[in-house]
Amino acid sequence: MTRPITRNTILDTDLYCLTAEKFSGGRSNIDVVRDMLAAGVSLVQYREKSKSMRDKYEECLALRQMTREAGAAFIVNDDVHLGVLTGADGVHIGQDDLPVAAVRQLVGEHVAIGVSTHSPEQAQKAKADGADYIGVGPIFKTFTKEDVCDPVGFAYLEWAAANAGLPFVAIGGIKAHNVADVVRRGARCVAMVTEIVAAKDIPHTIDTIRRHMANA
Ligand code: TZP
Ligand code: MG
Repeated sequence: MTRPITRNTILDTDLYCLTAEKFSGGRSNIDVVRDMLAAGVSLVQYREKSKSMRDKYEECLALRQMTREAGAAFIVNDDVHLGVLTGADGVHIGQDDLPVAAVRQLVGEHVAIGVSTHSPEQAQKAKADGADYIGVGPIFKTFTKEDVCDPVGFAYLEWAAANAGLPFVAIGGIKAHNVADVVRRGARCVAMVTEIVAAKDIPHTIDTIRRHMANA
């Protein structure tokens, strides 16, 4: 099952899965992403905070090939140059990273730029700056991200659903048991780290999450 992957369509899917080897129960990022793709996930972000640049580069090359073969989009977090060098479809940056205009200079016209946002003001600025999509969160408390801000709750999510004016993905503390609430508040695309990478049976967990989303 393939889908068009462009700056405009990159978030046109239900599940946005991120890597995090330290929460992956001893499995490698490669093995975890293989399971994600086998379960039909079509959007994967490489997010890895504690590896050498050389290791990240090798991993991204492998993941790029795997995602391409599966018809899935591949996004690289933090390291814009790594995304460019490994042929990623998108790069994802935070509020303290390079400005969107500078990232655009590096990535060119075809690579999507995603920006993490935590408030309507940040969303409006990301849009004005030329971001292709925004992250909205953290919706719930999360222990996955260091130096994370307080949960923004449903208020900002509902604002984004009504007003963002560009594709957005909800993130932060989202699990199988609460994902239906997130969908009911207006999220069409939902990002998860630990719920999926730490799952004993990743394909089964993904099926469960998707069932909850579809029935929301
Ligand atoms: N950005 C905002 S919250 C977060 C990121 C990368 C971590 C989300 O991880 P989890 O395990 O799904 O709560
Ligand atoms: Mg970052």
